[in-house]
Amino acid sequence: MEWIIFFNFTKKTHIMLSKNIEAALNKQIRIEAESSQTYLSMACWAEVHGLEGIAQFMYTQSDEERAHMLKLVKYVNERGGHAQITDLKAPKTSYSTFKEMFEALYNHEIFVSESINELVHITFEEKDYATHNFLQWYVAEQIEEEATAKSILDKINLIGDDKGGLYLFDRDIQQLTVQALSLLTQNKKVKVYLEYLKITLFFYICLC
Ligand code: OFO
Repeated sequence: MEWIIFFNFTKKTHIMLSKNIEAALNKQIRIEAESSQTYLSMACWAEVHGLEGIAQFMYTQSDEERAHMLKLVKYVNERGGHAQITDLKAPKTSYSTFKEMFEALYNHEIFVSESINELVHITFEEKDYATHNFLQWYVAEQIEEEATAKSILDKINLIGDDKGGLYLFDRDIQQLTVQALSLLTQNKKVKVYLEYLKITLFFYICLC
C-alpha cells in the first residue's frame, strides 16, 4: 500500500503528457513499428532473390526502426502516458525489381518525415517544449535517412539494368553494413557507406 502511494506521488511530480500529445506519439509508435516490419519484409524479398548485401542492409534498417519505436515507447511511459502496442498494417511482400523496392523505401521515409513534422507542429501548438525537444532527434534522423535513401536511388539509376553493377552494389552494401555495424557509430555509418559506394561506382562506370 505504501509503495502504491509512493508510486502515485512520484508519478504526479512529472508534467504529464496531454491526451492529444499522447495520442499523436502513439500514432508515431505505430508508424515506426510498421517501418520496421516494412524493411524486414524488404530484407526477406532481397534474401530470397540472392541479394544478400541488400538484405543485410534492410535487416539493419528494420532493427533501427524498432529502436526508434522503443525510444518513443519509453518516453511516453516515462512522461505519465501509456504507450499502445497495437496491430500493424501488413507490409508489401514482393517487388518487381530492387529499384522498385528502394523507391518504396525512399517514399516511406518521406511519409515518416511528414508524420514527424506534424507531430512537432502539435507539440508547438500545445506548448509541450519537453516533447518538442525530444522530437528534435527524430527530425535530424529523418533528414539523414531521406538523404541516404535518395543517394542510394541515384546510384541505382546510374547502374540501370547492368547486372555487373548490381553485383557490385550488392557486394558493397553488404561490406559496408557489416563494417558499419562493428566499427562505427550510428551517425557516421551511413556517411561512410555513401562515400565508399560513390567511389566504387565511379571507378566501375569509368571502366565500362
Ligand atoms: Fe524511424 O527513421 Fe526513418 O523511418
